Amino acid sequence: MKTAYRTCPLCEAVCGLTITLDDDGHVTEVRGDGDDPFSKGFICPKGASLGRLDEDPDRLRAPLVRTGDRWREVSWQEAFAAVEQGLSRVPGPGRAVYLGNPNAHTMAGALYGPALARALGSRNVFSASTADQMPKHVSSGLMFGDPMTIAVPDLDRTDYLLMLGANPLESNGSLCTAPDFPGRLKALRARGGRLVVVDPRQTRTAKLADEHLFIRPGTDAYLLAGIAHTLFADGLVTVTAPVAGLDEVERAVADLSPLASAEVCGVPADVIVRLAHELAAAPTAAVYARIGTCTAEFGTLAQWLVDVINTITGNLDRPGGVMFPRPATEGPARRKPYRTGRWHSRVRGLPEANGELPVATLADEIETPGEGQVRALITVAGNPVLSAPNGPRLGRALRGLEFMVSVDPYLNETTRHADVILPPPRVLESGHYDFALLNFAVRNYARYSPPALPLDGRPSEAEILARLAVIASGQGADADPALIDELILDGMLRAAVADEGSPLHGRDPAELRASLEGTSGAEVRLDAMVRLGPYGEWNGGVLSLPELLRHPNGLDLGPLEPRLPGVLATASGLVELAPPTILDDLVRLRAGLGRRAPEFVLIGRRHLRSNNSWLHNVGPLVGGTNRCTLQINPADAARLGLGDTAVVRSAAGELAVPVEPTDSIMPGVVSLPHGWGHDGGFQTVAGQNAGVSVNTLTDETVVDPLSGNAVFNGVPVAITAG
Ligand SMILES: Nc1nc2c(c(=O)[nH]1)N[C@H]1C(S)=C(S)[C@@H](COP(=O)(O)OP(=O)(O)OC[C@H]3O[C@@H](n4cnc5c(=O)[nH]c(N)nc54)[C@H](O)[C@@H]3O)O[C@H]1N2
Ligand SMILES: Nc1nc2c(c(=O)[nH]1)N[C@H]1C(S)=C(S)[C@@H](COP(=O)(O)OP(=O)(O)OC[C@H]3O[C@@H](n4cnc5c(=O)[nH]c(N)nc54)[C@H](O)[C@@H]3O)O[C@H]1N2
Ligand code: SF4
Ligand SMILES: [Mo]
Repeated sequence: MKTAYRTCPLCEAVCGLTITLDDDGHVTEVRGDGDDPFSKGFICPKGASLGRLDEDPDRLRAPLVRTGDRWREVSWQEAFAAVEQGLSRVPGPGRAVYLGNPNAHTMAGALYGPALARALGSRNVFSASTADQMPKHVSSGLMFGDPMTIAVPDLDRTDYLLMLGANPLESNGSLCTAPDFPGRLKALRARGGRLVVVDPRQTRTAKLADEHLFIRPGTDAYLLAGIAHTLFADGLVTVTAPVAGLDEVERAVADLSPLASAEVCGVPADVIVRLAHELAAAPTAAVYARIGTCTAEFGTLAQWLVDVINTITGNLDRPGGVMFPRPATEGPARRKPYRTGRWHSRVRGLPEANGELPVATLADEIETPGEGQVRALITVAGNPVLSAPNGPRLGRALRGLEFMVSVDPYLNETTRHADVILPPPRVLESGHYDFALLNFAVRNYARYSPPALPLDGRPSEAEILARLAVIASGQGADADPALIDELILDGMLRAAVADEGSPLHGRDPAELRASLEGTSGAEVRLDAMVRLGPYGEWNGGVLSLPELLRHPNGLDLGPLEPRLPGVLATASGLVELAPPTILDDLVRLRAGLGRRAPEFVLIGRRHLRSNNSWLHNVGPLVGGTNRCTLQINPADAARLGLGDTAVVRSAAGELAVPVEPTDSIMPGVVSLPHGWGHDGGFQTVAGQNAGVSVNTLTDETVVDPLSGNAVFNGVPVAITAG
């Protein structure tokens, strides 16, 4: 018997788990880790099923190579040779990479994903970010200077939380890393605080709130503009942060009055005015908006308005407001001011953001002939055939590729099109550190989980990605992937010793390199990052890899602290409240003022026991209320004469779906969860609970223009009885 302490990698809440293993490495029990200072023993049904997932018999154990429809297990050496052969047929500009969501939850994704993207030799870098949070990066980049400088609600101290388009009772939170989010919301109410939820559905989170407001999907930017307008018009503006552009913002929202906004968003004007007054009057307040507001037509405008309101109510960067975490691996501040559109996609001319192109245009890039046509694709931890808008079209496009390689533990709707599949090892065979998610944590915190089980000669996911990067850069399948680590370490250490402000100034990089610890390239790089980071041993603090290893249950690094102006990386050194790119986009918002809403619009849905497309093969997590049904208001269902099945049509496609009438959804809105539609018979349990893919209906031709983000909420649909 053995006990392993590990961070759960399944969602953004980073809960600590205590896992019991028998002598053969089988998981016998998973509990919440009561000694974790952040999650304090919290666990959800997904975390509790981690053992089942990790030992799923349908998980791939060896690399697969495809010939026609036949799959063959091969050795790692043979698999990498096949990748080298395949990629060599398509030179750099014709290659693309798609990095899926779990890259935010693996060390490999954080440490080697960027190296792989750089090694491609092409600008065809795509990720799940443009089906998710890219609007937040763009607005934060333009306002604060760095797309990763994201203000998170100070959940544990706020007196008032206005939450839009998030359902943390199902999702456990996003861009707000907070284990036991539900408990933190209950604590907010218990200390006399107020929670207001804005959502077209009365979700479990909405039921917990003091107030729930229905909103027409896709129109949050109107509601938020109406609030900002009221703050200016009623003399409620308090600005404590160093800002530029306050007058421009006032002028920009002058014609977006509560009355005008109410007509589009459906929240009554007097309620919009009251929300503004409540936000201004609360001792501290935070506005927090997530996926429902990001994956929408005015995604970036909504994210911008969120931080405008936080700033002009005096809540930016103060305890109880929204704050900037200080993660243990924080690197030096970026030097160049942030901008988007440094290049554009070949076919649709969509602007780059964060060095990426929108996944909504990946199929265009594969299907459209000409110079730069994508003919080879690498996917890592992604299932875009189910997760991208108009997934079926993307699936057809993948069939036409000259070569595709996928790093994924499953044969699924996307990886079935690959020529080679490289499976990462089990979760318990991998080390874990949350490089990405701890940037957004509501407390400063660090925790490293070393591998709990040995790899016995198989490559770690870090080694798989490093080797792919080495192959893509033309160094051949036999070159040493550790070279990548040494190159990156050398760059970090050289920059540190050259920095006059660093305690390491003038030291010898080789001597520093020699003092780093770790049993893998990934561990050594983690050691370097935390030593150089704000709590690091090389920075007057105590943190290092050995120190992390001495605290397997995690280390509390204290509550969030004010970080302005130092955290800003804008050219002006100020919070840019009125970036011109964003103000220009208000033209679209104003143009929508008189617009008539479609009869029905579609939105998404998440369920606690699901996770995007890939937990449907774990028996205890499927079935029950976690089902792929079309939620519709009973009045709408009756008016349309719907029986058990409805046919839903959109500009992109058509689906027949089981109907679930419920009062919890507002009239004129229907909801389907994403990640279903498991065809191909690759996964036993998932195949028995296949469902349909909502992304048959979502339209890849519509994006949020500033971020290129896909639009999943507010999709116009027509509904008839099936
Ligand atoms: N159990 C579970 N947890 C997950 C995931 C999962 O699939 N399952 N996925 C993970 C991922 S990748 C992410 S990004 C996060 C997302 O985490 P959240 O942002 O909390 O996502 P959802 O639970 O989908 O909640 C979005 C809410 O927005 C509402 N909504 C839809 N359209 C609109 C709109 O136009 N305006 C407003 N105001 N609301 C709208 C929906 O009804 C829904 O209740 O969750 C993560 N956690
Ligand atoms: N209609 C609609 N569509 C949506 C959304 C929505 O709300 N509505 N949400 C969007 C959001 S927020 C997101 S983040 C995207 C997600 O989009 P994707 O990232 O493309 O899809 P996932 O379903 O998360 O697929 C994850 C893949 O990673 C694999 N995997 C799991 N763990 C690992 C690992 O450790 N290593 C490797 N290499 N692979 C692993 C799984 O087997 C699976 O194939 O979907 C988006 N799509
Ligand atoms: S809330 Fe998220 S991190 Fe915590 S146990 Fe559940 S899936 Fe894992
Ligand atoms: Mo996501």
